Amino acid sequence: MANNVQTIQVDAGAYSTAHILISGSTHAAFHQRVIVNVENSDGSQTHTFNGSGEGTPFGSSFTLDSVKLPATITFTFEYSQDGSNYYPSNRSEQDPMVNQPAIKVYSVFSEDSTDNDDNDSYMYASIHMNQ
Ligand SMILES: [Ca+2]
Repeated sequence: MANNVQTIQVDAGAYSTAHILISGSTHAAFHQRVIVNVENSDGSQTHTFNGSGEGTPFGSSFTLDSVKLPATITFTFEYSQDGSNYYPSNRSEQDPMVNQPAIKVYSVFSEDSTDNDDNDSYMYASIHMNQ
């Protein structure tokens, strides 16, 4: 998988659907673009986050109710120096922050330059299973 792509697999377990919320912020001099795709047996839905600045929340969130499980969430991180030509970010990572049967929260983040603060785009994926 490319360095700028992160995937979260949401298994059904004891649940059949989930509420998924994706949000985040930028901590970067360069423009940031994060393309998030949620795919399951119903098809796929995509949301694109655009932003820039130091500690600036993205001006939108991606909320999906009753997503049939299993589902796959894919993050693709890109950056631009001029706001028009976007390139794959150098690196991306994910950390599980909460991992309970009914609630899972991940941070998913990227690095686009050489300072290695790994927060140029910093996203959260919050997954709440429906009973
Ligand atoms: Ca950086």
